[in-house]
Amino acid sequence: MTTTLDALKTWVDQVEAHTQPEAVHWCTGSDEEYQDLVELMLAIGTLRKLNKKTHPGCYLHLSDPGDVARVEHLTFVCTEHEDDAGPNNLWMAPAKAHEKMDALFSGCMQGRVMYVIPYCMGPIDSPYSRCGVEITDSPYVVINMKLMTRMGSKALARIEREGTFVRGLHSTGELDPERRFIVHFPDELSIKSYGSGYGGNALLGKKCHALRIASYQARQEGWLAEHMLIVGLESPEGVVHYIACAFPSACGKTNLAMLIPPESMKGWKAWTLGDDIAWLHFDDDGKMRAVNPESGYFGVVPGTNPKTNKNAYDMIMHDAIFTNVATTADNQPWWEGKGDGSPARDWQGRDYDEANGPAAHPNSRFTVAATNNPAYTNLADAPEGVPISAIVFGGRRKRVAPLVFEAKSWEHGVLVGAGTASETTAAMVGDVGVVRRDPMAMKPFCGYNFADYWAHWLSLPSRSEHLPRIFHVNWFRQDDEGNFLWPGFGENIRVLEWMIERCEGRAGAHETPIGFLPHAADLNTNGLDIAAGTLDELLTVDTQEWRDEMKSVLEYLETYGDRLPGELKAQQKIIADALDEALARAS
Ligand code: GTP
Ligand code: SPV
Ligand code: MN
Repeated sequence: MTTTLDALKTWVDQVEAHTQPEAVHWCTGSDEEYQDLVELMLAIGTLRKLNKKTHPGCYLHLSDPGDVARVEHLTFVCTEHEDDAGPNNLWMAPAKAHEKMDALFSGCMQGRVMYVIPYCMGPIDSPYSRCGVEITDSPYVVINMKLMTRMGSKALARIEREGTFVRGLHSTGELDPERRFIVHFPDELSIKSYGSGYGGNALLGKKCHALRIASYQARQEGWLAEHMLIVGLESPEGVVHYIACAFPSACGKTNLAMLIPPESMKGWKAWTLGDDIAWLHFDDDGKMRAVNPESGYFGVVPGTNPKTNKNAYDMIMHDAIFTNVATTADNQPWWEGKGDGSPARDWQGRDYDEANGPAAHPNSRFTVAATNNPAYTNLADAPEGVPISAIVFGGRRKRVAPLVFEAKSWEHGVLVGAGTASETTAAMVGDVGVVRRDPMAMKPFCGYNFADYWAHWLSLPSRSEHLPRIFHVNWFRQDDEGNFLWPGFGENIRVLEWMIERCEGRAGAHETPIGFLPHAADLNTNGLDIAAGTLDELLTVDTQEWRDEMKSVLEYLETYGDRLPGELKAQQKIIADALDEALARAS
């Protein structure tokens, strides 16, 4: 196979000449191709079959122990001017970056097969979708891309029709962290990634294309590419509201996207559109509409059990790839928080020994096609996407941030998103549990200067008269003993129900300096086992604590210098002044 598109053919030929693979394979995306690659990986030992009876079609991949997460310190955005990448990104001059990467890629595929993967991010027939081609020497990448994206012949046909595509070049290289770089050239619509086989570093359609490159394009074209789940909530009356939520990595997107309403909320249903990325466009009426560029999930395994996320637990019982989990004596996958069984071998294939730490890596992942999810919406392939009623920002905060609040305006909502902070997780290499600003959950993924990104968000009222309402949530508040105050998971729907009622103009709330909060009585707590005092605590804002928070937000925003939109500082001042007044009144 090859292509009728000269630009693609020329690029593939150039890469072949440069990397010198043994053979070139154009991926069709067929099930047979997937199975052939699985057999190949089983034969060379990079994939192992899991228990066929309990987990049919499931495989385990144990990665290099030094290659288990995204590497933000090795990820670069290469714009002509450093300022365009912003303080939020590492920058390298494009010419220098090409030189560095080309040296790494030179001859790197000798003895390997080079796979050419045409893919389409978004419904294959949607005007909102964008295509790319990933060239890789990793069969693991190919089978993951098959589950995660619309890849193969149909995507190639669209690329040949349109003539444009994002170029992603990837090699696992030697998996040497000293020779590992993930580099983006937004002006050229191209990506070069070397030295890692891990998800976000290697499945280039995901974070590299659908967020870093797409966010850059989205600003030029007037839309948004966001690190957001998309979930549809159907009320007992049959009305569906779609909500898009931006939470940082490993902070609850997959879980909320697949939530199962508790028994006591009879008649409510939840439909998943996406669990990680949303592309938000405006239709002719100015309504914000979302498509999910992906068609599969690359989700955090630990903590997944029938109580926290039954849909996910069920969908990974068959036809799933597990990366870096442990196994039981009878070869079932095992992880911390699974709720049954016990580990015999750990994520490095060793006999399990408590002394070596967790049996499954904290960032172990599952890959499955979205069609495995019992709650997958039948609108996933709708070219026009779904209308968005509310946008939600959130983070993982032991203290400070209340369970939920609503922004007072779009502009205030942009400040809320820009000021969001969260404790770091195992999804990236580095310390875990350190609070950092993660604006709109896009700190690792925005392909350009955050100051320009906020200006883009602030410009949206000129495109639409009915933008969604903006909220902020925190499922992770803890007591002094380190217990979560809020039960979370399926119970989170109670907070979403309040949001929906706010959108419909029905729910009560009281105005505070930081935004609108529900009274405990405004939340549906029917059948919820929570002490009244706990709920009050969750809905309390400590004025002094939040005043300190706003000071720290201002300090953060000021690191963006002259490029920072004045409106954001004005919004910060409104909140800070209101808090000062409240403090003065109290003293
Ligand atoms: P990425 O795939 O890295 O973008 O992560 P994500 O945002 O999809 O996070 P995910 O839903 O996989 O959750 C990460 C971890 O948070 C898991 O261990 C979950 O069990 C836990 N978690 C998710 N939702 C909740 C919640 O409502 N409450 C509590 N306490 N934990 C949660
Ligand atoms: C994340 O880290 O936000 C993920 C996993 O969703 S990765 O694909 O590695 O980006
Ligand atoms: Mn993510």
